Amino acid sequence: MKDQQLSSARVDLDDSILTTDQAIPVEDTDNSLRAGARGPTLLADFHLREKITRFDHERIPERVVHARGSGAYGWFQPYESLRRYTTAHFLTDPARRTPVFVRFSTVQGSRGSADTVRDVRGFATKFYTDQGNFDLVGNNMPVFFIQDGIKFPDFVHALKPEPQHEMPQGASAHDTFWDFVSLQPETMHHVIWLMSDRALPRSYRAMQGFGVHTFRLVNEEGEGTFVKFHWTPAAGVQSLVWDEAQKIAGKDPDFNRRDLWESIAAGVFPEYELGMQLIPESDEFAFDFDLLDPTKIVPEELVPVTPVGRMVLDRNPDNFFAETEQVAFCVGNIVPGIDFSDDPLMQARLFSYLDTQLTRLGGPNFAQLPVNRPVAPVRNHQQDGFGQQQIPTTPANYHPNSLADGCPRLLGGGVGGAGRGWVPGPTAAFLHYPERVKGVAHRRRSETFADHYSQPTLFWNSMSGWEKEHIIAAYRFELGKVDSREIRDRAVGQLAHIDLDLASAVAAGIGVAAPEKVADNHGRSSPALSQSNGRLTGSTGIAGRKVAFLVADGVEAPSVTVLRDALQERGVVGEVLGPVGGTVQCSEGDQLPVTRALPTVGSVLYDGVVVAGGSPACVAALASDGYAVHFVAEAYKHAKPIAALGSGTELLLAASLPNPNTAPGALDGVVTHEQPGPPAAALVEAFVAALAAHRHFGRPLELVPA
Ligand code: HDE
Repeated sequence: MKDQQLSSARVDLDDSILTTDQAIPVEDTDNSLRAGARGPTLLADFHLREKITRFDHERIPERVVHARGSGAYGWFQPYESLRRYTTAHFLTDPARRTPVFVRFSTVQGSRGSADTVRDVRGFATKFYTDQGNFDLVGNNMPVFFIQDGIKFPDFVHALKPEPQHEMPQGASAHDTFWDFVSLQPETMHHVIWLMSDRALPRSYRAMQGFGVHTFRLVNEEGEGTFVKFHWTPAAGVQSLVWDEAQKIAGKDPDFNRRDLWESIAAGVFPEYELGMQLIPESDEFAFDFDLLDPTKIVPEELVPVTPVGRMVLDRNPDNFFAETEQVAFCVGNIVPGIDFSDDPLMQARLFSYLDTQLTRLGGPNFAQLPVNRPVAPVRNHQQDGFGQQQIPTTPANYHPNSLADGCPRLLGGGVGGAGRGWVPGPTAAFLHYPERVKGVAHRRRSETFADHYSQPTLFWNSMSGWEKEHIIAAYRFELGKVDSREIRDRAVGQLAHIDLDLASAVAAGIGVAAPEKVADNHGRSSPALSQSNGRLTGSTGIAGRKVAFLVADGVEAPSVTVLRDALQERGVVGEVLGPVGGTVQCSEGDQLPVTRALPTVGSVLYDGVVVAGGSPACVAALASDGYAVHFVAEAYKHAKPIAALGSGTELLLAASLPNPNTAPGALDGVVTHEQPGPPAAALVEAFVAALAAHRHFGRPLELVPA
């Protein structure tokens, strides 16, 4: 290759010298070339022109959807060989670690929008396998809004900010979204997921991922097995509450991005288990929904999720633009042993992703960008185009050829192999699954896609009490922002098909008439769907959570350090918050460093709070500090774990928390230690357990002012 010859001729005079793009050393980059000190700037200043031109062209079009994202590198490793089902090497060799790049995203907002909006989250994984790249471009919810890709532009136009004024940003709480979904009942299942706490992940480390569509695995014999892909986080599934999410959007719009970056930097690596629901081809019609319908889940009670491997994200990118922004996921990137199904949504995606990259990345050579480049060698007759990085040397840029000895040749020997049906064997080239296809060409949807309400009802029935309360509140918030009375009425009318109690509760909150009964609730549930059933609590404990220690002058140092050290051993970050920055004076005479001043943060940025004990002056200072009092009251309202040590318990009184003598559940997730001095081991364990539970919705939260 010519570029190798060129690189051997390369000279590195001094790699600290600033140069132009043409490698010409620069003498001054602060002053443009002028005719005299006060004279006009000269066109001959090629350095100025190049610098400004490069700046002018720094932006590329952001993604139409999923514009706001964060990425990380890592690896995937299967637990054991799945050779019975697939020929994909990354799934059949338990000794092999396949490198991955994952990009998490929100859908609606633009690149600069806040992380914690109510939205679906993208969960896109690029596996750099030895057989080429496999892109599993999924979401954190297992269903999609529409059944046919031809509706995607309509759906996205309705979801995005409204065209006349480009509002609202990052939110579905507006007329056009609810207008569309209330007219298109197939959206109802995804919409109820969107109204649940799944739309408010606490962390990208703590959310599930789903391939959504039914895919196919194909084995050496050419046998297919339908498969649904699931990612389950080792940290457990945790969500924010809505009030908190909105406040974080102001206090730290980068909340999820920061958490991902800081966790990886601190060695708390996000980890996910890949699971599969495997369905034999013979069971294609065994369900009361269609496997090809992306608005449906396969309930885990019908087909359990088989754990097949582990993914760990252990490296932050070096450069956001080069890697996270330029990564190009294409659902058509697939490897031998995996294939698509005929899901009509998937079929449209197969066209869309490649097409979108051509505009976004300026031409057809985007696969040569470092983050997109396969680790397996690429050899073909593609040529030219914007941004070509290679210098091909072959005289034969076509197939078949004799001038280049027939190279690159087809796996399987060309004539006798590829293109002649199924060639068994683990090293076979990609062959499309030989599916028998027969049908009349028409624009019709299968009748097996017609039931739009049974599964939203299944989801609703599976929720615990507090999950239902949050869902009702979310519908009320969103529809409360809809100006059109007609749209609000219609949306409630749709909810009546899901559950009358849900519809009536929402109607009561948005000033529309209670709906008539239109259907019976079928009464079935799928316990696996609830966040509160203990199944999704994860295996890696509380690592990566953040706890605030409230202190003031006169604090007893051990009431901070003992608990903080115990938490740190479990991977928890403890931050000391004082009335002002700098240090506080300990009762023992030393100074304790303050991580941040209270006015610069807020309880919403932490998973739990500890009120340290100290002298009477210490607790008096905290109890008279509005930030400290609000901090505790707000953490309580958001159902977060609270520990109060020694005199620190007085701050709980100042925060007017409900009285445990009259309000049952008032101390759910609140641990106290009235004695002065360091916390006892039992308190440490109780607080760790409260933190592990994440939220404590057994509290009488209705008694706490908003
Ligand atoms: Fe996407 N989608 N999508 N989508 N999608 C894009 O591709 C599209 C769908 C998803 O981090 C775009 O590179 C169509 C389902 C993720 O870079 C675009 C249809 C699911 C990401 C596009 C769908 C997704 C995208 C925008 C219906 C979950 C971000 C920029 C037929 C299974 C990937 C880009 C990243 C991005 C089209 C439906 C997930 C425009 C036409 C279903 C996670 O090509």
